[in-house]
Amino acid sequence: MKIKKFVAGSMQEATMQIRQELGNDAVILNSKKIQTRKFLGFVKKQGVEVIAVLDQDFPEMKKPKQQMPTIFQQTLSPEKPEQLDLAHQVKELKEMLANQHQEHAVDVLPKPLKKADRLLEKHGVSTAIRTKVLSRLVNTPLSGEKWTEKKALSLLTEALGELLPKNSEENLTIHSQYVVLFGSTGVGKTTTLAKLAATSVLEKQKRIAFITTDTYRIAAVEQLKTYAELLNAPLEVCYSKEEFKAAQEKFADFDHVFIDTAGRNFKDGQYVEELKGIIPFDRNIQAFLVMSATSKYEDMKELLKQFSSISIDQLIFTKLDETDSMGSMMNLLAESKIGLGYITNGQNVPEDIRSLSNESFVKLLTGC
Ligand SMILES: Nc1nc2c(ncn2[C@@H]2O[C@H](COP(=O)(O)OP(=O)(O)OP(=O)(O)O)[C@@H](O)[C@H]2O)c(=O)[nH]1
Ligand SMILES: [Mg+2]
Repeated sequence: MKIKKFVAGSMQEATMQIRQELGNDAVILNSKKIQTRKFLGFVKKQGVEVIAVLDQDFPEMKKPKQQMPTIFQQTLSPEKPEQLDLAHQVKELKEMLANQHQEHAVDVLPKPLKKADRLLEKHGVSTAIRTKVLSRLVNTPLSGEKWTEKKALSLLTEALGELLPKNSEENLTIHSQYVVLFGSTGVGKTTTLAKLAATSVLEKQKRIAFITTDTYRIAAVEQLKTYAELLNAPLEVCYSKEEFKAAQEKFADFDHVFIDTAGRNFKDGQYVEELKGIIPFDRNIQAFLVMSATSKYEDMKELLKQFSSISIDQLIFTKLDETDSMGSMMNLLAESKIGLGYITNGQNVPEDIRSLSNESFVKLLTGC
């Protein structure tokens, strides 16, 4: 990501400089009026200082032009006509030429901001988010204070938090009678379901039951049966919509019924339809899409798109212990508008799970 400062006599001039240096896809982070030169010894001339950014490495920077105005979408304030005598026009021209030979595009971000941006880059946070956050930081009035790493990190955490979809307290609990987890193969659905169920029994003394529609793998039923026996909870295996309905009626008096589903390659839309064919995704069901934190952002995004016909209540990210990068999660949360429910960080049932507020999530990311 190239971030540069441009000093010019007018916004139009600055725009031209930016276009020449960084091209048409540059985005203006910040601009302010400054006093540049004196005329006749007492008339000061207004100039502008503009900070612009370009990232050639990330093609998505070019896409969201509606959200981030490029330099050509900025409203340029018309210049007031000024009466300049010839001598001073020549003088000004000379100064402008001298400026152009100088390195007028310099590396300008204060060190703590650069460090904060590098942290986001390391996590794999998208350029669009990094630019939004940097813009917010650069435009923060410091009232005489200097940037410190602590201040930069704390503002970074706040700015990231503002990009996440709103998440109520209720979202961070199991609050529906039916709880279903679905997602790709092997992401940890059954283990996470067991963690949630065990927490309900052991910490909240709830009466729980299990349903599984995972009849695809022979071992899948056995895996869930083991957890059901440990928790002394009944289990129903359902092959069809009718069997599922019958199981719901059987468990009508239970506080929570935890539903396991088969891991599939949901790139194939047929599997989403199969899921909907057995489970009625109505108001009584709290639906969690489970994704591994180790997955790539593009794959997560694609998966989410496949589930667009299901009303997903929250996301669960598993296997945080297997990665140091939280960027794909941040990118997805900021884009999807679906709140975060839980993260899991290990194989131990029920210990390795926690509900995560937006605030805790961004703090985990920035290490604040
Ligand atoms: N490191 C780590 N491993 C996990 C975590 N959650 C689950 N696992 C492991 O991931 C593997 C798959 O877990 P399952 O719960 O069977 O995954 P699943 O999504 O139900 O798999 P399918 O039903 O086959 O699609 C197991 O070895 C789990 O112990 C986690 O948070 N961290
Ligand atoms: Mg499973």
